[in-house]
Amino acid sequence: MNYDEIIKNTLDEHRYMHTKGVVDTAIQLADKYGADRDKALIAAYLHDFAKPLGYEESLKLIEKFGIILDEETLENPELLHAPLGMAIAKYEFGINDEEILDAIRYHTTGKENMPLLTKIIYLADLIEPSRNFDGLEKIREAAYKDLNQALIISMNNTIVYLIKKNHVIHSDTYKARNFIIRNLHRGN
Ligand code: DGI
Ligand code: FE
Ligand code: FE
Repeated sequence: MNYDEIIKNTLDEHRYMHTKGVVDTAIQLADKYGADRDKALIAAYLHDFAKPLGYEESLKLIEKFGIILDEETLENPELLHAPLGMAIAKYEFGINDEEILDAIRYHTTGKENMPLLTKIIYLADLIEPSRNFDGLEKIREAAYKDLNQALIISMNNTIVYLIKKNHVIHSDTYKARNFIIRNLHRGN
C-alpha cells in the first residue's frame, strides 16, 4: 500500500508535513531502540489520519465502528482522533497488527505500561522536525539517549500545558507518566 500517496491526498499540507516528519523520526527511533521499522512507518503514516474529521462526524464513526470509549475521551474532541484512527487503520486499511494499532490508539495520551512501538510513536509525534514548543530541544536531546527519560520530560511538559490551559487531564496521560517514573525508581 502506498501510504504516502494516501496521506498526501487526505491531509492538508501542514498535517502531511507533520506526518512525514513523524514517519522519519519514528524510523530513526525504531532503529535506535530495536523496534520494527516497517511497523513504525505504518503507525506513523496513519496516526493522525482521523485528525481532519469534525467532532460530530468522529462521534458518528466511533458509533459505526462500535468503539466503546470512556467519558474522558468522549468529552475531549482533541482525543478522539487517536481511537478513531486505530479503527480506521483496522477496518479500512485492514491492519491487524496489535502493536501498530496500539501505537495509533495511544499516540495522544500514552497509557500505563506502553509497548516499545507505542512509546516511539508517542515521542516521534512530539519531536518531529516541524514541531515547535517551549522545552522541545530538551526532549529531542533526551530522545536519542534515553527513551524513558524523554517520555517523562514530554509527559511533564504536556501535563503542565494542560494545567495552564485548565484542560481535563485524561487518566491515561497521568497513568503513563506514573508508570514510567515508578519503574525508573525500581531501576528497570
Ligand atoms: O495530533 P497532533 O496534533 O499531532 O498531536 P496529539 O495527538 O498529541 O494531540 C495533541 C493535543 O491533544 C493537544 O491539544 C493536547 C491534547 N492532549 C494530550 N493529552 C491530553 C490532551 N487533552 C486533554 N484534554 N487531556 C489529555 O490528557
Ligand atoms: Fe495526533
Ligand atoms: Fe500527530
